[in-house]
Amino acid sequence: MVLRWRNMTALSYHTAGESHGPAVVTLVNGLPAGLRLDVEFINAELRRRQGGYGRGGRQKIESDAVTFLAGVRLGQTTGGPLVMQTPNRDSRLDDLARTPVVSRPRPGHADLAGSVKWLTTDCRNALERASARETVGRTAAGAVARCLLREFGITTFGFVRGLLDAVTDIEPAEDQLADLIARRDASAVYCPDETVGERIIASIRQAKIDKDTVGGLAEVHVFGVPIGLGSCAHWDQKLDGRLAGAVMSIQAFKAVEIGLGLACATRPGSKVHDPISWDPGKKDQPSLGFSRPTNNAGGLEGGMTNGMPIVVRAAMKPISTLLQGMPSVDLNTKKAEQSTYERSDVCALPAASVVMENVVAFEVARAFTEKFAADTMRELGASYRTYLDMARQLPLETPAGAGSMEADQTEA
Ligand code: EPS
Repeated sequence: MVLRWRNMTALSYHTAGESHGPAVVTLVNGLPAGLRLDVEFINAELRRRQGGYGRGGRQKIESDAVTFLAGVRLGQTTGGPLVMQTPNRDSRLDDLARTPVVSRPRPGHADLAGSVKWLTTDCRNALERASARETVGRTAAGAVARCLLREFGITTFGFVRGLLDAVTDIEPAEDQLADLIARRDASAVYCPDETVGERIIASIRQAKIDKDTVGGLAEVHVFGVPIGLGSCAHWDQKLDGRLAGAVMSIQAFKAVEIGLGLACATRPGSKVHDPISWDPGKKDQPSLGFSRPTNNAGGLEGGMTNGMPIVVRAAMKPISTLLQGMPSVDLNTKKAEQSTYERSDVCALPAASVVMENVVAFEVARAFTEKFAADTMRELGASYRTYLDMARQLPLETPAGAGSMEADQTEA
């Protein structure tokens, strides 16, 4: 008797590239073979990330699109590492005249901490890598993950909820998804509420006049998620923690909420927890018929999906490159100086909502492929269907021997 252990590579990704280097590169590991990659969709997400009212001059130069360098054959994943590359048209990293040394760090950017960390008074290396240009790579990885998720009916919706005092109270629902997407995509600031969108545009315009910048709130909903992704067994497998970490790591994000989020602290339990009922008419849905009148938990309980939509909201701080500058210090002389101005955006919140949607999708796909671990899309689908079938039959009768070591062993 020989034990056969699964030896799967977990779904993960890394990016490489500087803002003004030759390219942004993404390496995605752990994708099952046979996933059809919708390159038009991936590139459409990259284009959406480039847009949004408030962007600076850089996006007029770039025209982002991926080239697959590895892991794809005839439009499908091979099971090997996937590598995607997006060129930077504004590539000038070694041109000191156009890309000079920066010694007056911008408060809020990675300039000060990064230069000291790497023992230099030139902030350039840190700022180039810390730049949100890197989110091209994250968006591409997330869009690939969405190609996988949609095979299982899992869809995402990311949008701008608000900025300063202009905040929409819309509550996205799955059956309105097509309309919501149309309204969001018709908005210059990716806000499906037209009136609030106009107020957001006015605030960004005013910030530009004031030589200032603005941040705001972005939100992502994930629909069609089965119960049981993530785990309460280990802290680092809790999906809420992973989502929070992934979203918080997006450039300029300073707070993440799931469901009711911070407001949980202001209500008693009876006004926070979502009552559970069972609706036989919905038992064929991924929620298995479990129904909740509210979704204050944001689709996550005990670090696991509970069949309700996942709802993640996050706050982006204002861009740290201000035309008016900010009080700073020259790292060489230690004298007080205004921070260096580099061409930048006044507001990148719409773009950040696209990044967030894709970052969230990647974490959901990671949890999905962990639960239904498989080398191929066929096996992933079979594993998913088996799980749903079993869960629908609960309570299961325990067959003799099930759960014993023998059941997990295979003869060589
Ligand atoms: C960024 C500064 C700007 C932004 C950039 C993020 O770049 P540049 O200095 O070339 O004008 O445009 O974002 C992007 C390039 C992008 O594609 O999102 C920064 O300092 O973080």
